[in-house]
Formats: sequence, C-alpha cells, structure tokens
Amino acid sequence: MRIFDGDELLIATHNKGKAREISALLSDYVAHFSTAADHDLPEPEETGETFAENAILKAQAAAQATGKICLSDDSGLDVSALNGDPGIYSARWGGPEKDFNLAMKKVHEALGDNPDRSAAFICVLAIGWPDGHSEVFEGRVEGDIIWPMRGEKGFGYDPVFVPKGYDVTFAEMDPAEKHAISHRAMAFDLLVTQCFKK
Ligand code: ITT
Repeated sequence: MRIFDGDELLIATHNKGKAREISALLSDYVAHFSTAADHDLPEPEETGETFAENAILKAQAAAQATGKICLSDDSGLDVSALNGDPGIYSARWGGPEKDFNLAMKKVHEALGDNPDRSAAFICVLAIGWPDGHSEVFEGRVEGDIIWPMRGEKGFGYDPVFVPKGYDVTFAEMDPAEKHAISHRAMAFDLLVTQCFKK
C-alpha cells in the first residue's frame, strides 16, 4: 500500500455535492485541496464496467493531466429488484441536465409495485499518482428506496434512500449524521487508515 505523502490533493470530481462531502471527510488529513474545476480539467468519459475501473480512470486522467496526486470517487445506487441498476450509470440516469428528480422518478417507476425495495449506495475511491500507481477503497451502505422523495439536504438520490435502522432519508439527515454511516465515509475510513499518515 502506497502512503500519501504530498501536501496537496486534487479532488478529481465535477460533482459539487461529492466535492463538499470529500473535503469535509478529509479536512483533518490534508493541508491543501484543489478541485477539477480549479485546474479546468475536462470530464473524462467513464468507459469502465465497474465502479473501481471508473474510479481509477478518473484519478489517473487527472493525475496525468496535472502531475498531481489525485483522488476520485465513483459511486452509485444499486437497487436489488433492478438487478443493480442504476449502478455505474447512476449519474447518467439524470440525463444531460443531471436532473436527479428525473433519475429518482425513473427508479420509482422501474420498481413499480415490486415489494423488494432494498438497495445499497456504493462508493469506490481511487487515489492516483502521476507515475500510474493507484490504490482503491470501497464502502457500502444498505437501505431501502422510499417514495415520495423526502428531504432537502445531501445530493443525488439521497431523498429516496433510507439507510437500514433509520426512518429518515439521507436528505433529511444533517451532514454529520450522513457522514457517520455513509458509503463514502466507510470508503474514507479505509483510505485514511491505510494510506494517510496520522
Ligand atoms: P464525477 O464523476 O465528476 O465525480 P458524477 O456525478 O458523474 O461526478 P459518478 O459517475 O460517480 O459521479 O456518479 C455517481 C452518481 O451517484 C452521482 O451523480 C449521484 O447522483 C449518485 N450518488 C453518489 N453518491 C451519492 C450520495 O452520497 N448520495 C446521493 N447520490 C449519490
């Protein structure tokens, strides 16, 4: 396992909701952040067939373009009754406008009256070095899809996801509550324990 020993980390995401969560989760470990927007990076095409392939592809695209150590996040919602959809296509279900009200409605309509509402959020983080090396970490949280959507916080599919053991959606939780249990927080726990010096 390679240790992060830089003092700057480039967060290779174009998703503002993710960038907000990632900088909060890493604030104790990294002195300086920059983002894909700061470096005017193009959004790479996600041609991988797994979360891990896409995460590595995004981290390496940014690392090769800038010469910096880059962290990417590939994530999505895996709905059991939809055979894992929208999965790696979670962002694409929002269409060109990235309209997640539309994406959540598509999930709701695809489920119809199927009694199996179980789902999981998955987050795969990749940290990529400019020499081509990458490390990958995965987090997962189980829950259920509800309808109608509830809550205004968070981003993406948060208003339709109730984590197991709770009766509120991720979008009804304060950020700290979501960070205590989320797929992204679990992947970050692995990243910081294995890859960051205390
Ligand atoms: P980048 O590739 O630039 O990071 P993206 O939005 O295209 O941004 P993904 O390809 O990983 O990222 O798509 C993941 C989608 O899954 C994202 O757009 C959200 O809609 C959804 N998602 C991921 N994590 C989520 C979370 O914590 N809460 C709600 N929705 C989430």
